[in-house]
Amino acid sequence: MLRDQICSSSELTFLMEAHDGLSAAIAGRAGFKGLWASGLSIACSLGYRDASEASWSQIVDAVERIVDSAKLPVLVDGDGGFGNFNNARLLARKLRQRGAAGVALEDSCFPKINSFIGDRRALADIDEFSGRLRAVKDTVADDLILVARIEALIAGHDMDEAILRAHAYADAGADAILIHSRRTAADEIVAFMRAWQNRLPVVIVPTKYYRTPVSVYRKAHISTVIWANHSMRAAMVAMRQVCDRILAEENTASIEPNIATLEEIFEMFNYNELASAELRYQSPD
Ligand code: SPV
Ligand code: MG
Repeated sequence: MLRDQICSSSELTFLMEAHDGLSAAIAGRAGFKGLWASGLSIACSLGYRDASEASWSQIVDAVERIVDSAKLPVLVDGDGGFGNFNNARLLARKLRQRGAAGVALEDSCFPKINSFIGDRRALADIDEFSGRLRAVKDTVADDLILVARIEALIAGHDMDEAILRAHAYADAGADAILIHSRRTAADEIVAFMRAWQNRLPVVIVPTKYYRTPVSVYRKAHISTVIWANHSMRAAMVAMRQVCDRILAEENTASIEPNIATLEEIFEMFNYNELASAELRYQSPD
């Protein structure tokens, strides 16, 4: 269960990014126990920018494919909830219907933009965002784990602002805090952990400070690490390479050894089951 993974476990939890049914299945096969339905990666897979271009219903549809395919707990990147408290609680209700295990809501304003684009941005007012959290909590109670994501450090505010927000969001009913940083070292994260004193479990996204060893996170008592976009980025390189090669060589012989076989696809999605079901349901009496 995601709640146990994020809130109760003394082990460091890892959530792997997924953006569609295939990436979810691959992460599950690899052994990940939980997934992050990444806004950036889902947008990318749809050909959109991570700037609230994909609608909430497109996100919900993508989440359904992820949940269905991997059968693992999925923490969904809900951005800021796509508007005010009402949009946020609608999103949460729909995510629950589609089988998500949790939602992360960030204190950004609609339309949001990816945390790593540009420098300064306006944050949501603390009370207004706390209202979004309370509305989600009142709507889905404990059916979804609610992660409150703080963009204060991303937006150029200081640690006091981040801690102030963390306490407000805890008071509003968040189950965990996600503290985001754009620095290339984990110093801000470690400083946050020291000041926060683990009032609630903390989730991090080390996209920029990827050189930090996970032992640092264990020592700092971080609950959960999200590998937020790495399958998508790997897929981009692989797809680009294969397109370039086929275009140049007008032949696929040289790339065959380096791409998935059709058998792998059939195995991944259990085509055998279809054959046996046909025997059971389509055979003459
Ligand atoms: C995402 O994966 O969409 C995230 C994480 O929100 S980040 O892109 O690092 O902001
Ligand atoms: Mg996002």
